[in-house]
Amino acid sequence: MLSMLLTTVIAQTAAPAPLMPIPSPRQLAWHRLETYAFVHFGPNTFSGKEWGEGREDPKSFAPTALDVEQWVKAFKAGGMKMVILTAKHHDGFCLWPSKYSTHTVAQTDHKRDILRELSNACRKHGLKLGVYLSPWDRNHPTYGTPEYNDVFVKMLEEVLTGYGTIDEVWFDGANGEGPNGKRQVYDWPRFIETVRKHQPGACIFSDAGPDVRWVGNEAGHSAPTCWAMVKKDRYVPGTPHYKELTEGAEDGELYIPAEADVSIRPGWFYHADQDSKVKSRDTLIDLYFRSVGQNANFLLNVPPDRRGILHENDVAALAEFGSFIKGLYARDFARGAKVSSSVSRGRGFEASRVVDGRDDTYWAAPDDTVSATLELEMRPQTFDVVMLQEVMALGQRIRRFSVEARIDGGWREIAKGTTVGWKRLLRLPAPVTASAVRVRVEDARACPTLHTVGLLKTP
Ligand code: FUL
Repeated sequence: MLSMLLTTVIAQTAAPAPLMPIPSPRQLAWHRLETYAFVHFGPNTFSGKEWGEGREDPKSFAPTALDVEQWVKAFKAGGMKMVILTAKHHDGFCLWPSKYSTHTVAQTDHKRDILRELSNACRKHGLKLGVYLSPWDRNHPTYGTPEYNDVFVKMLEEVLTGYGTIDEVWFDGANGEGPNGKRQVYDWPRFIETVRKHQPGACIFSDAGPDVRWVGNEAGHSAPTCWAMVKKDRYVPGTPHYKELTEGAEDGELYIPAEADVSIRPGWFYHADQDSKVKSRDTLIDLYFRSVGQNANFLLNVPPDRRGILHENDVAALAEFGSFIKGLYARDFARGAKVSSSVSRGRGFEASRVVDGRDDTYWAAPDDTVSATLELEMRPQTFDVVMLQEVMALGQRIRRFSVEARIDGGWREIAKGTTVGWKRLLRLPAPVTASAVRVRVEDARACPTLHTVGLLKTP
């Protein structure tokens, strides 16, 4: 009897067993980034095209006042944690002096290695660096033959070994015809192996992962239900199942979280006639809540202009967005609240951990318990955003939840939802002033975990 009791106590005070599939360390590091910048820059910037044909004169790539540090400073002000550069877009033009192509910055008059300059500026200002390399190449003479896969691997190696740490490699799924009218059969396993060999910490993005998946739209948002998992054998780059990519799959065998990409302008590349169409601060904020706030990372494209700098309008929008994000997290009104929970797993998993501001300690319900309520008691606080975060290292679990607040002595439901994941942000229609908040986890795939319940106020 005593030994049975003891095993129960021990079992309940051990951490929950991970619920497969779970993220790799590189995916966990990626989750932490949340918001980062995309840079589409190249001959298209000068030709006005979105998809260059690969026959553009390299000398046309002639920025008049190139200043990569200006980009990085603007991104930093925008709260971006990484910059992903189109080192090679579909036109095949390389923004570094590749030895394996004659269509690169080495063939320009200025001969500036844009990837080098960006790498240096990112290190200087503490941002991470990612590279977009399009396998589709409308310039390279070997495209459409097995030899091209060797060329692409060599190019990858140049980029992955010569520019310091690379944190994301972005493989575009587009696969069109090359200069000889042929399409390429891409050697994905080899491309992936090359990244793993030279940059084991880098997350690989494509429609199919293996680390990060496309969100299924280029509008910059996921869905209110968004699982980090997807079904196996459903995806190859270039054949997206849009809705499944947006929502993921609760019973997916693979952990491949979503990244929501969008451009701050209608086009991915700079076009002067779009200077007045830069997304407003409010639109960017809305997309932030619908991506980061719905378990996806937010990849915002801001293309340099023909001077080689970010346009004033884009810089202003970035700064306003960045100061909003800073203000949003400036104060968490849940800090200091007294927290209790309807169930207890025991020592080490106390409810109080969800308001301590840490992401390495957490609350967890006992095994076999899929619903539980956390109650926060506090001095009356005014907030309009509720933040929830699961312990993704143990697998995404929560299926359904609701949030209630004690307002003027009575309880009122203020928010509800389905999935939580890395982060769920719930915007309330108006600020509420409450002296207590209840988070009810109504259903989960296994005992729920949360490392954060936050109460925020939009600035
Ligand atoms: C697409 C490309 O075809 C666009 O030009 C752009 O690079 C976008 C991010 O991905 O597949």
